[in-house]
Amino acid sequence: MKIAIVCYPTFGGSGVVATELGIALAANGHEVHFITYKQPVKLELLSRKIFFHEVSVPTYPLFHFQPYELALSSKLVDMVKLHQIDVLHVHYAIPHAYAGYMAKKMLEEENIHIPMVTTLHGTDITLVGNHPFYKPAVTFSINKSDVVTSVSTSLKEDTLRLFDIQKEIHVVPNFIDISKYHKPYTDCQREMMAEKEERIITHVSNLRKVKRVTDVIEIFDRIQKKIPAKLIVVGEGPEKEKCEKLCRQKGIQNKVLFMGNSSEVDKILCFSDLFLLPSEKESFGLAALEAMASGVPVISSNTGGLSEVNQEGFSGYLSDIGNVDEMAENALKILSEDETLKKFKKQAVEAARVFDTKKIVPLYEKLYSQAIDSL
Ligand code: GMT
Repeated sequence: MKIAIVCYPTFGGSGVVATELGIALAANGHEVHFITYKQPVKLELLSRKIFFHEVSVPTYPLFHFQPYELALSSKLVDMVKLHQIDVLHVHYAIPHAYAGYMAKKMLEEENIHIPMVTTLHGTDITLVGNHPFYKPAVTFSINKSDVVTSVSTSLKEDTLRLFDIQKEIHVVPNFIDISKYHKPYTDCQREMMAEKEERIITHVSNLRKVKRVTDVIEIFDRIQKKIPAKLIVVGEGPEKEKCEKLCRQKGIQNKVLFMGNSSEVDKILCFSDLFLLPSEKESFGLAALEAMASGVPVISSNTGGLSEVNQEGFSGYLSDIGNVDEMAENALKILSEDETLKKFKKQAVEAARVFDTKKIVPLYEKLYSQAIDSL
């Protein structure tokens, strides 16, 4: 098949999933065309089967807001015609599903029919999409998609609760290439980060309010009072300064390392002993899955799709949002004894195997074929 993928090209989970999906589809022999405003960060290798088409939006002084949706839908029309694309897969409803639908309609004028698959990722539904300013357009574009998927059952339920949706929503969970993550690094360079006796605790996110990064600091503070430990925070975002300040207030600034954005998260996870994800909302929690696939147990909140990913008492523990005392207690249960930690590390990889690329990508392939056949 020839598949066009529209996504955000940034470090965000939806862009990462879309990029990994494109890479996996190309490996399965499909031709994949990424159409977005910048080459996706995780798309290092373009190949005979992977193409990138940039959407440029020329700035014009009359426009207070530059019309990206218009440029995207025009680019989609051109690329579908030029490369004879069979199916359009848009990740993140806003504004991709809307632009995709416009492209579909323009193509129909020329008697070209192409199905559109829309994947809902989370904030496009629970945060941004639910805003009254966007809701009618988001509802419309979901209902006009030929196939709708969501990354967890929880997100499907949220979508049906918050929007008036007439379409069936297929749950296709996010996935991970276990073989890529769970490689036994011979040299993790752990000693660069911490002393031998210290446990390494990690948090990776876009450091937005919804991630409750201050809870990460609170949990770590309680842990480091009981056992020697270091915290590594990966990512950039609006909560960073507040968290740095909180660390100074608590006098733990020398034990916390803010690393900024990194394209080497796998290397950081390689020497991590525990992953913290106490989010307010999380449709899936790809970062938790990445940690588990690297053999890192997870302490998380029990919000959204996290309980579909993190298995209580097996790959880690889940607590109510904001219950930092319980999260710290559970962390210590895992970290205090070497044997227990070893057991949880092994179990984390086992739990991640459910979401291996090889199991999930065929679900998308099947939906594409059905959508093409039903035209
Ligand atoms: O919040 C993020 O981490 C970014 C956000 C995005 O838009 O990319 O992530 C959402 O999609 C990810 C991939 O499907 C999910 O793993 C995240 O749970 C989801 N974030 C939220 O629901 C808050």
